[in-house]
Amino acid sequence: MGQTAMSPAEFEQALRAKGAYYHIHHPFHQAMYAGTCSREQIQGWVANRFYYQLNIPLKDAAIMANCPDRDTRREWLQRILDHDGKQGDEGGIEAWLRLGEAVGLQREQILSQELVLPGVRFAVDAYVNFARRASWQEAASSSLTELFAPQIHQSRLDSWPAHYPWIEADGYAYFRSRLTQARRDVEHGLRITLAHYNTYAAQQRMLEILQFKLDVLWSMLDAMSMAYELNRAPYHSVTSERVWHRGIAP
Ligand code: AHQ
Repeated sequence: MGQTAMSPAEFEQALRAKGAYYHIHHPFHQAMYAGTCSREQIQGWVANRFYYQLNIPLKDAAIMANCPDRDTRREWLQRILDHDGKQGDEGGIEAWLRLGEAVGLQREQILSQELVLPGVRFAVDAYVNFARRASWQEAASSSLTELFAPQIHQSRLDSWPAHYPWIEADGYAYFRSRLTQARRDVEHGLRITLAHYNTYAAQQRMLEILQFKLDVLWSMLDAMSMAYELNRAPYHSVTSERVWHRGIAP
């Protein structure tokens, strides 16, 4: 006999317990927070995370393309506007480029994706491809790592200005924008999730989906640790050049 489903409150508690594996606990993030990162490590993080930001609207558009429910699409659409911007509000992708300039990178270099490490690209592409082929409810649920996101954005706002005075202050606008946007995203994502998974087996599958997304975030920082802390970027043993691919999307 299958186990009985968790109540919505129990299920939400189980989701929040996954925060133990959130990338706020990753040593690379801990170093950024502690102020021990070099300029190059911060720049590497910003340039690599740009690839994640760039793909969020594609991920969200994939969810909308799979979602036949008009009310859900009307609400989910806001996520695309948050990143792509609209008349009068340049949006999160532009704000991330501003963060890039604030840490001393050139826009063109960020946009070229030449600094995006293969491991970061693979993790992000796995997230986007999951969203394309999963049901819209499962893909929507996978955004719930944002349950833990306000804290991580706040931690940067609390610690970086003191530790990294060389970062221009207007670069922090993106983190500030996510404090409210992430909370609004979570309210919608949680509503969808708590309503959709109503058997024990389905709830266990959703916890696995959330762990997949936590793995995406953790693996991105693992790739950056190899390259920027251990000086073992891909092919470091055969060349000091950046020879890895820059994206083969048709
Ligand atoms: O800046 C982030 C963002 O726009 C999003 C969208 C959301 C999703 O749809 O999966 N997740 C997410 C996240 C953002 N920033 C990350 C960070 O550490 O700065 C956290 C990340 C997340 O928790 O999934």
